[in-house]
Amino acid sequence: MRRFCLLFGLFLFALLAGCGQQTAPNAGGEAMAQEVATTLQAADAQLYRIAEPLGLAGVPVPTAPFLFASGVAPLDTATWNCDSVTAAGNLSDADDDGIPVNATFNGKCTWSYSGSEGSVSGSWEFQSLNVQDPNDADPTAGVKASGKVIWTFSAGGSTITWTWTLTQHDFEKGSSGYSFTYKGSWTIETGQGTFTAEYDLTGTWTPDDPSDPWGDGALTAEGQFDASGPSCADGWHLSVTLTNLHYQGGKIVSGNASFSGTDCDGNTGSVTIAWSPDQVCITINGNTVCVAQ
Ligand SMILES: [Ca+2]
Ligand SMILES: [Ca+2]
Repeated sequence: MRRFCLLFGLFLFALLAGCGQQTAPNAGGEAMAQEVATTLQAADAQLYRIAEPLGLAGVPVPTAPFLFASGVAPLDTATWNCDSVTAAGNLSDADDDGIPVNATFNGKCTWSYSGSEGSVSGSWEFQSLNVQDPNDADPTAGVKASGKVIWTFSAGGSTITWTWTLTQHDFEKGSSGYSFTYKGSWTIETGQGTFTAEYDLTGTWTPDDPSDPWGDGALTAEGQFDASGPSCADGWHLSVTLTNLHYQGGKIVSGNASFSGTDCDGNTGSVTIAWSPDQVCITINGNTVCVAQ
């Protein structure tokens, strides 16, 4: 499964290349397009939590598709043009969580930056991005989203285009925690070819403290990833089961994960991981290694 890393290295490159802080206009009482994107990033934090156990199994998942939320480049000084972005539907945001009642965004923001490091430019496009607040009277109720977000990033004569299709991204609070369904795909186009990955995950997130939904808690999920790229035309497949992973103080202190799949060459394999407060034990095709944490 070595090639999992090769495929996803490019995702991570695109991520790091485009990070920055966007200054967004704010219209009081209504959710703006840029504001919605920032909120989606926070609400999808659970998808990013999945990245840690996947990384241990050799599958580094792109962890922050919203390129301009935080990061390394001073893009807050870039020149922005978001004039073409339109919003339709109900933009009301009574609980001020950045998530409108039910709105659909279309349009494109372009930006450019020139400094001592050189010149870079890019765009950020919404195609029928529908965002809904499951409860506009509760800022911790979750978010539902579908549609498409496309980023481009150009520097040094090359361009990366990253398309994120959100087939279904529902993260909703229930009686004893949150349930989620994430279905979608990433497509990355570069001078080296086109890389694609599809994912289909369902699960639950149970915060330790209901008043702090993004803090410590337990994650259970199952689903699959399928991907392909120029050097992996037949693609690879990975099935994932995460059982009661307890995140505490920024690390996983208990729970289990199991992965099985087929790599680019058609080889099958399996990985299981068991966490305890002071060590992580990884079993690859029947051989176990434990490391302190
Ligand atoms: Ca809201
Ligand atoms: Ca809400």
